[in-house]
Amino acid sequence: MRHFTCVKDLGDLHEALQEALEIKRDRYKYVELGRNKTLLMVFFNSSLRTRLSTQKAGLNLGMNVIVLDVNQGAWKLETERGVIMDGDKSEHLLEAIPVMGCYCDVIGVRSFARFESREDDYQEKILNQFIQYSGRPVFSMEAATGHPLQSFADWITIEEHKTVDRPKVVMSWAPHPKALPQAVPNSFAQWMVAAGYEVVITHPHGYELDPKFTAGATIEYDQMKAFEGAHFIYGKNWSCASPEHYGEVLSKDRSWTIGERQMAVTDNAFFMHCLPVRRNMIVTDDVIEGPRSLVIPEAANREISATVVLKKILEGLK
Ligand code: AN0
Ligand code: CP
Repeated sequence: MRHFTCVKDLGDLHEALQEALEIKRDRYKYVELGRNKTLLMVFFNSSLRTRLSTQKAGLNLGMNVIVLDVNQGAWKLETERGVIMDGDKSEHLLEAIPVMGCYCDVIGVRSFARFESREDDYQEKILNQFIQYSGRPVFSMEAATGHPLQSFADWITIEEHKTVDRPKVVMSWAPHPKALPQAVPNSFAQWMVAAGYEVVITHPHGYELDPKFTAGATIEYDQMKAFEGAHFIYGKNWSCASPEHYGEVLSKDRSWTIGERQMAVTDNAFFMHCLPVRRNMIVTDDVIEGPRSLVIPEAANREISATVVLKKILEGLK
């Protein structure tokens, strides 16, 4: 594997799952693979899980790891070509990217949707410039439209907990005070369909995701109906994805907050969320603290998904 930006890059999913379970049993099994190889993790946005789990994954593989928080200590970066740089930005991304590539063998990038232009976000302008100009394999640590390391970890978690062959997996929109990207729900939908599950997405009208990511899933606007018989509930907020209202918060309706009322109609479903989560907006205290909550196992599996992805990239370097 050269770059990792979506589920398709992983190749055979069954094999990837076996690799994940193998690494989970012995996470240092491939500690020689990354000897004298350097991982650079570049963050344009905040992170707790991605930062720690991906760093740990690099260490599992024997890599050296450098972390750069672009907004803390680096020069302020211009990202638009053709701009007369007489403002507060001291360096252009078009120099910064190849420079970063000089000091490492693999680059991870976190660059959220900026909501300035739907086109730029959906073309993955920043991530693709890293792919184009760094000269290194690049993997997404959540880009504008996808968060594949998260979905890979979510999928491992579901495989570990499912009790039927083809579970009903329901992703539910839930309210949040601020505009959040569509990256996590896009990837989750795409990944769950690729895994072959029964996938239902529920959200208020106006929150339709790009069909490029949701093809194969059923859209159900009635949340209670969607939850009926579900085996897994995946809570998530996202802002409006449509060109007319891109990035807008259209609803903060707390009747969508996932609580015991909704969980009661499921088939004793597990609750999942990628974290960070706002309690009593997305999910009630009782549900997230309950015995069917998988939020911590999901976070733990981020180390596993990142180790598999880095392993495949390192194997591609040889
Ligand atoms: C981010 C998002 O929704 O994309 C990161 C989630 C992993 N969440 C927030 O910004 C709160
Ligand atoms: N789930 C996730 O990616 O968390 P962070 O934003 O803390 O990395």
